[in-house]
Amino acid sequence: MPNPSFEFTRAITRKPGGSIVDGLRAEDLGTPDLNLMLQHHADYVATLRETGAQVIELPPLEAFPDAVFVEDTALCLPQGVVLMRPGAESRRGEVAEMAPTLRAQYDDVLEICGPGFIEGGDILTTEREILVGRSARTDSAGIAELTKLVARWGHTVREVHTPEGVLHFKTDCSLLDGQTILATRRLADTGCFDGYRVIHTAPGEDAAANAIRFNQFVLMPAGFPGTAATLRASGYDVREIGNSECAKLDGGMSCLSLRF
Ligand code: CIR
Repeated sequence: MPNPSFEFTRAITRKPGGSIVDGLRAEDLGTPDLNLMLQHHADYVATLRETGAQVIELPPLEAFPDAVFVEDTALCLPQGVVLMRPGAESRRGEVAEMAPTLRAQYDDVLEICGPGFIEGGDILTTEREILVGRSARTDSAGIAELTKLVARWGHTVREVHTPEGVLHFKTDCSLLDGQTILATRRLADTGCFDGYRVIHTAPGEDAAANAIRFNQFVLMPAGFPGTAATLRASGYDVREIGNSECAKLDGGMSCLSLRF
């Protein structure tokens, strides 16, 4: 039986467009270079495809500067998909743009109608539960609505906290396999992963936490040698992907795809 939390046959990505220079960011770390981002994005897509998965690549959406970060628009589960309601107003319209592609892939499509908000980056699906971090983008009402929707598919939601000043819950953690989570110390120290095996990012490498396990590979941002070495020593097949341009917009590996 495939493990639905990290074994996937399909992914959806969206190419970045010129408007990426207007993407949201917590602090100004310089203007993202579109050409370099396109190269990194192509490496990312090629690595997903190398696992044998089908990758549906959508064209840029110039009206939505953050549309490359497709993860925030939906929660993909084996039984169906839930369309999100992003807390960032400038990103809310991305959901309607993504919906037709998801409807073509899934029979069962549910949606968060509000008044709450929730973004996919705050959701970590493990073998046993769905963890959702309350953040500046995801509130309790959004989490409560998700909880009701996915109960019909037998999923349990646990509300946790995204650390203050951190964009999304998964900015600080990723699932490595059925029982193992990669996390920053600041997040793991909250106790939210008690009962799981936790591998910490290396000191000074918090930004390595936004990785993804996708079939046989762990994709992680390049430039974090301590964390990459720890993961390799633990037996993971690590692929390092350039992320310098997405990082200027607080984006990492998970944000760039929907996986199912
Ligand atoms: C934003 O602030 O919404 C984008 N600049 C970055 C979104 C990253 N998405 C994610 O972590 N899932």
